Amino acid sequence: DARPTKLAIIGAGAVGTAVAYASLIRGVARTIALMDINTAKVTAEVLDMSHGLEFVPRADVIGDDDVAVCADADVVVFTAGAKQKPGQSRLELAEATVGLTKKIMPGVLEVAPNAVYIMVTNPVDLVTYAALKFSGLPNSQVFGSGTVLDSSRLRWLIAQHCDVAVQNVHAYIVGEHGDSEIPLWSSATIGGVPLTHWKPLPGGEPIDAAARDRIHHEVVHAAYKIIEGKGATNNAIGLATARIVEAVLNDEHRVLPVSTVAAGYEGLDDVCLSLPTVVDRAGAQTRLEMPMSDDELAGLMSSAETLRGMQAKFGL
Ligand code: LAC
Repeated sequence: DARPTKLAIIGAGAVGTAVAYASLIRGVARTIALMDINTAKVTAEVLDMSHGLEFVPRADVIGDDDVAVCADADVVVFTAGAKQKPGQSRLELAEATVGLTKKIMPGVLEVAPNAVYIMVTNPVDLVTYAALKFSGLPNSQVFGSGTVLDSSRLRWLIAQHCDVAVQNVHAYIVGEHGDSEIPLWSSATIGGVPLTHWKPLPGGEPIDAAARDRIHHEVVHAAYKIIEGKGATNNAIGLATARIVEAVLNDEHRVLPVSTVAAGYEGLDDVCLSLPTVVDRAGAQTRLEMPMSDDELAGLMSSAETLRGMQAKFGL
């Protein structure tokens, strides 16, 4: 299909503009369309990014306060909504953002019915489940950024602790993108060596139970610390989301821990949560059968319960 690819981003706030900027640098799409009801904001962001087009792979950046700007998009990234305040959990945003999703989705669907929808707005697992229900699209066509960012935090912390390159660390956070998320230590590897067999390098530390607990705690509290520090988390989620968009548009069949509806996985149903899933041009549908310890599986079930409880609260 020689038609130039189009990425539409709903919401030109801190997250939406970070996704747009990261997508420009990676050259993920020929056209990047930003949509936000704040006309002045979306106009300014589009103008600013257009001034930098000389320095990135060929692309155009357009924007409008009207959803028509998303027409015929191949991928729609949904970032509209509230952002966490210091001390506020992601789940506490649900009241505002599930309602907003219900309000915005029909208009976008009308102009971009064939797009793959990537939800980023928090609480992303609930917002993804809501978007799936409100859109009526096939399960694979609507998924969430989930724990892609959490897993990259986990990998970076393990890399720092063990004194290796982050690209050599393969480890997942699964479940809720939130306080109940679970690190899969039992399947983590460094350069192909299972963490359970890891011998510390001269510049590294042992990855013992205390280290694993510290790293898990740091991953869960990363967003809180960043929000308290600089007011909003956006750069890393921008990079993570641009990477997911690239896997879709390049039909990469890339394994990423994105949030999809758990249709029967380990008996789980009617809830969106993150597990390693193959991401390609059709979206996200095939999950890997991940080996898990009993504790890890129990943690995943508990995470699912947390999310299902919140879904019930919003009639989802
Ligand atoms: C974070 C936001 C994107 O984890 O939830 O930084």
